[in-house]
Amino acid sequence: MPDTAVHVGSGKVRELFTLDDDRLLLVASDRISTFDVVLPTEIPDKGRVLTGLSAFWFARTEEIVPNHLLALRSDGRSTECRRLEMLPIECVVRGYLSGSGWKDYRATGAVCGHPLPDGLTESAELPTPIFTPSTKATTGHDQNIDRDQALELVDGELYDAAERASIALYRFAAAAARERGIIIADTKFEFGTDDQGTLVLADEALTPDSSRFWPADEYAPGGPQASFDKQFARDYCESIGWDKTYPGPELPDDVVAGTRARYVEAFERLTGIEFDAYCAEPDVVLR
Ligand code: PZK
Repeated sequence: MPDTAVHVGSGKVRELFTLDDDRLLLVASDRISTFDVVLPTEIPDKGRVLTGLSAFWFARTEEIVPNHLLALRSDGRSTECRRLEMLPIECVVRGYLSGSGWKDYRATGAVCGHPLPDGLTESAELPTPIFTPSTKATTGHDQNIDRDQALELVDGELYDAAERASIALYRFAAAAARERGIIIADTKFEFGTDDQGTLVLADEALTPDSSRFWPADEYAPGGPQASFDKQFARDYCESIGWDKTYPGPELPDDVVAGTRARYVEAFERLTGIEFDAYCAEPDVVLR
């Protein structure tokens, strides 16, 4: 079988290749970014953790919305997927008030056109999860938009379908994660359409790179929360007085080991599958 992958794009920590007219290969590297800068030190197996987690969620949410996953490769970090027409918006769902949602709320009392109750504190749980789409910035930060702005970019029926699917996916995953001690504070989905015009979930989903994962036992609203996966790396970067501009610092071995352990712990808690079993046979997450 011919299998020449042509590189078609790079994300900060991932690569995208074309396999043929209908299929792409998404490869997750072990690179890590913090404070929006990719660090020079890799976290061994991070790409496998993210790929396995994403595939785990894809397998468990296909009844909510179809997804692009065709096959997991034996390296555990590469996903063969259906090539879609991508929607030009990021579909963000927030269950807690953090990041740009907290900033917007403090400035305006609303987030992406959702008016919120007065008196919420940073990291507070919202009364109900909200859909807060953003534009895909080519450089710099994505910009939050309201429904009317989104409707200039996406057909109304498709937008409504993406909103409904996003909220349902978040509710399903957040409830499952919460039972395993992880709060999914917010998450970003990317959707496309197939040649029938059907909405299809794409990219990676419900991973620590596309979501804010917080350890539930440390949750304390009223300020920022520790990140389940990146906190060691962030704390180290802060401790050495790095100014958060390129280039980032090399991470020492103990910070690398601690960060890797947190990624593996997130994988094992959320999937209930040993990470070594995943590495031996990635398809275990699909069953
Ligand atoms: C697609 N990206 C973002 C991800 C990168 C860039 N199923 C799909 N069909 C068509 N296009 C895409 C997908 C997916 N997923 C995703 N850009 C296009 C991206 C990873 C690395 F360089």
